[in-house]
Amino acid sequence: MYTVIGHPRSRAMRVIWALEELGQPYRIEAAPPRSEVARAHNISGKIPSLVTPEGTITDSVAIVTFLADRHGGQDGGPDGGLTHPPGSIARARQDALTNWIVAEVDAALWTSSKHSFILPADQRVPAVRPVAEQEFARALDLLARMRGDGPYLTGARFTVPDLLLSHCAGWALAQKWALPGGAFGDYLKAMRLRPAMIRALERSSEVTGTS
Ligand SMILES: N[C@@H](CCC(=O)N[C@@H](CS)C(=O)NCC(=O)O)C(=O)O
Repeated sequence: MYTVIGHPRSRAMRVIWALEELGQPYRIEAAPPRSEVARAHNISGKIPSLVTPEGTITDSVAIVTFLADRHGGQDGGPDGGLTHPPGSIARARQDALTNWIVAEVDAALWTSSKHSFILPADQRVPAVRPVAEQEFARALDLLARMRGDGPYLTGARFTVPDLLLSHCAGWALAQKWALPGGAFGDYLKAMRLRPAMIRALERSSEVTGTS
């Protein structure tokens, strides 16, 4: 049994979604960032962390990749494995996309969030936010081209970078940034409707009392 440390309205949702995709049992401890519970699992106070029987893992990307490697791959079903096999060229391309999303998409959102509500008010620079929004739009435009004929970023299989990008798209909508239309917009919308994502939202609302 895994324990997800982190309020679901955060990058913890990536972990909850991955656990649902992979059919793994888990509980959620909805700790806010920088709370005592968050710090007990990660000295930085950041969320999410994942408590496993073998020890605790921090960082949403590391956690989702661990879960995919341990429980996914070819055994994860025709559309459920979250990853190409480690050591394959397909996996190297998948990891390149993951890193690109972290560096370009997540970073733009995080920069904007820091200058909206994370940093102390006297350290925020509001002019940073529209620049971050432009960087986000440019990154999504490039990803649309990287996806090619799809249906997913690495081809036929829904993998870690799709999950991360979809989470980032929801985060962008929450801060009222525009998402692309057309086929790429349809792909982003369809991922939010995956049964595992719906279950992840239901489980999250059970612990937070919100819908
Ligand atoms: N790269 C980390 C980032 C974690 C992170 O910054 N989480 C936010 C919540 S989504 C947080 O805990 N922020 C509090 C802080 O930065 O002090 C990950 O993907 O898990």
